[in-house]
Amino acid sequence: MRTLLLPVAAAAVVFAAGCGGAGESSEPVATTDVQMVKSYRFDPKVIEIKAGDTVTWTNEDNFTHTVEVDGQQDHEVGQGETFSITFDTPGTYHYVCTLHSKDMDGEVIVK
Ligand SMILES: [Cu+2]
Repeated sequence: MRTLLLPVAAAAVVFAAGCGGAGESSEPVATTDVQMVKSYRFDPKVIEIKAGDTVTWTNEDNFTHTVEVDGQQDHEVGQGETFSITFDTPGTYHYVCTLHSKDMDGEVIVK
């Protein structure tokens, strides 16, 4: 009896975790504008663009943040400032704010 119940319980836990995390964070959003909103978030977290598009990050938070695409240079973005990168090559580009890398990261999917 006990061995039969275990898989059911495990499945329930996975299902609950999936529900709890369901927000706007995982689905790619078709936009070239990313806000650094209060507090410590890139919104939307995952965006999808076309090759050649320019992505603009706008810092609307009360703190300085940065944008560092993996393998590229870090760029500081102060309060009220914007920063842009043009993505010419298709691929998936992960980026972080190096000042708050545990909380702030995102992805640009270039089609
Ligand atoms: Cu930051």
